[in-house]
Amino acid sequence: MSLNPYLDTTPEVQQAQDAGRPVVALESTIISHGMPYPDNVRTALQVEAEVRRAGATPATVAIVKGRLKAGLSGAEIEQLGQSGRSVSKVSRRDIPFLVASGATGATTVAATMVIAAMAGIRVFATGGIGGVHRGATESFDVSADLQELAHTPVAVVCAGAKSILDLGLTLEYLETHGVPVIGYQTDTLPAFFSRESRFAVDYRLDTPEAIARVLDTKWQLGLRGGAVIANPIAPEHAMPSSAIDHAIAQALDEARQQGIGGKETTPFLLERIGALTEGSSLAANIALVLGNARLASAIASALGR
Ligand code: PSU
Ligand code: MN
Repeated sequence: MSLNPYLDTTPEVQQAQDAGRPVVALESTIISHGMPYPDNVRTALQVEAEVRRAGATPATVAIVKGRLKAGLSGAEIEQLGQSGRSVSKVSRRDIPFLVASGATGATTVAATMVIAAMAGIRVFATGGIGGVHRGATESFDVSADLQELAHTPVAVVCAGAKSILDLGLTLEYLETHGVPVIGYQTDTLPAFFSRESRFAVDYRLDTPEAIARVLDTKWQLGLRGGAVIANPIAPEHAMPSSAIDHAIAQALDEARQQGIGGKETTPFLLERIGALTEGSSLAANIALVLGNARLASAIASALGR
């Protein structure tokens, strides 16, 4: 039930919202394009369970047969996970095409923010956001995730960004567009697999309550857009950058040689890094998403109080 004729909210999510209980949005491109089957499905279900355990309601977002979904069934998650990269990767640009043709697609951070905002959900947990790609001064490859953060009032809890991206240019772009980057218990932007980078965050806040207070204030002031909440991977799951830098460099080389571009770039790099690290990056990836789900649930709970 929803006033938006294109949107289906599951009864679980609708009931939580009607009762003023916290809801956390989750994306689906991480399921279809971000991890291999069946780990992707198991992780997606674990992340939902983690949100519930933390006292919030998960709303995994996707487009299924042309319907915008805030909340998916287990069968729908299984189907997206099995389809993998054969399912469309949907960013803001792609949404009307899937709706008009009744197609199914997995939503990126950008498209998940669009649908979460339509459903009235303010907090969203994922692994890593898209950003400004290395070499963007030539390729112009800047993820639509960053423009969405500039416009749409959803806070995105992530472990920073993978160093397939240019973290410095990503921060510059976010600054230009007025998107705050908040470090949760950290002074530097985490680099996904590692807890730190050489780039400072704009603000460090140490509790979910303090983060919720800033978000609430931003939106009460009528300032449009979202925020990046950067949550470092737990120390016991962090990977030495030497273990990952080589894989990233090789994946970038292969992408250049094979002429990979546009929306294929990020999924290609993610898959190659997974293969080149023989899956050792997958455990870290899963652990950090679970940690982000916990923090997002705590922020959503604090926002509701
Ligand atoms: N980074 C990751 N894992 C992911 C993604 C990015 O470490 O799964 C996905 C997210 O869905 C993100 C999208 O929104 O890739 C960004 O794609 P692009 O660079 O094409 O905007
Ligand atoms: Mn791109």
